[in-house]
Amino acid sequence: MIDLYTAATPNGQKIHIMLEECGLVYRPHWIDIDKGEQFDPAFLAISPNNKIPAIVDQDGPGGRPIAMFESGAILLYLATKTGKFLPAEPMAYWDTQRWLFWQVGGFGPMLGQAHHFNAYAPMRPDGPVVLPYAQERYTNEANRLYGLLDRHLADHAYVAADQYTIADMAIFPWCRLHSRQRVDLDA
Ligand SMILES: N[C@@H](CCC(=O)N[C@@H](CS)C(=O)NCC(=O)O)C(=O)O
Repeated sequence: MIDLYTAATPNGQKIHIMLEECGLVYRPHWIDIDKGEQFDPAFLAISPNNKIPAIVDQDGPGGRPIAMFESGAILLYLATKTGKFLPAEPMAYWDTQRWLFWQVGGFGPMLGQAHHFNAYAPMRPDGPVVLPYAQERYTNEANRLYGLLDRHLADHAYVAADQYTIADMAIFPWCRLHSRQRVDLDA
């Protein structure tokens, strides 16, 4: 049994997709990050960086429980556990790794900032003075990253390794929020 600590965000959805695709039995625990439940000491014991997603696999290495945090690490853990969605052939393996790291190191964090400054920050009553600068910076970077992905997918059916992998699962949920990141897919 796998316990999944999650919320309805792209980082949470990545792990739901992988667990469903692998047919693994899991128990979701919803963490309300708007209410600050990520700072609960019991959750911090599992995810010390106070962020979802996290899992506890009760049947980890050697049959012992293991706690995992960071969505990229969780995807790699589940792929290694099941032997699914991370091809073993070296060229395909490294192609998957580089696109997975592109997502967790760039696409996710930059789109997260674009989303924050375009969708959340304008709602603040105190009106942050740096807002136009931040919006321009992260909207431009979000659009640059989507452009790269678009050109790559023009001649690839999947992001990596010519097959459905954990890299697709990591990238897809972020693209669903394109309008709130101020990315026009038609462009
Ligand atoms: N690098 C982390 C990012 C996770 C992340 O940003 N989680 C957000 C929700 S999408 C969160 O839990 N935020 C709560 C907080 O920062 O207090 C990962 O890929 O797992």
